[in-house]
Amino acid sequence: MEGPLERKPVLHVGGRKASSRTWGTFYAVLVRRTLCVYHEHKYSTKSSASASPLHLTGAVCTPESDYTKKDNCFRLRLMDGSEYLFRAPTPESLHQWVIKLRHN
Ligand code: I3P
Repeated sequence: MEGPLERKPVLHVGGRKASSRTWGTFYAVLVRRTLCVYHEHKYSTKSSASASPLHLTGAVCTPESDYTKKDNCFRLRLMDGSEYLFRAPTPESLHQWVIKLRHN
């Protein structure tokens, strides 16, 4: 699965509060147990290289109910203690992302 997602870092590796918690717009590609998050629309050039890929083994993905500033958000907690909020463009894609990320 792939598609545009907004992302906000919440916690860094080890559970430290992320130093920059700004929302950014990305293009995400899920391949098996890895979510690659690209700065540009596609992954066709080296200039669109991903920030470090997110490894999903043991990750917990939940639709977000506490965060009310944006709609269609889900929270992703990784085994390494890092945590992100993601925002999908539609309720349908939110649903699809959560299902896919939970089955990884
Ligand atoms: C953050 C930025 C985010 C905001 C976050 C700020 O500042 O304004 O939009 O999150 O609030 O820290 P910076 O760009 O300097 O990192 P929200 O949009 O969710 O409010 P936070 O500290 O409550 O996470």
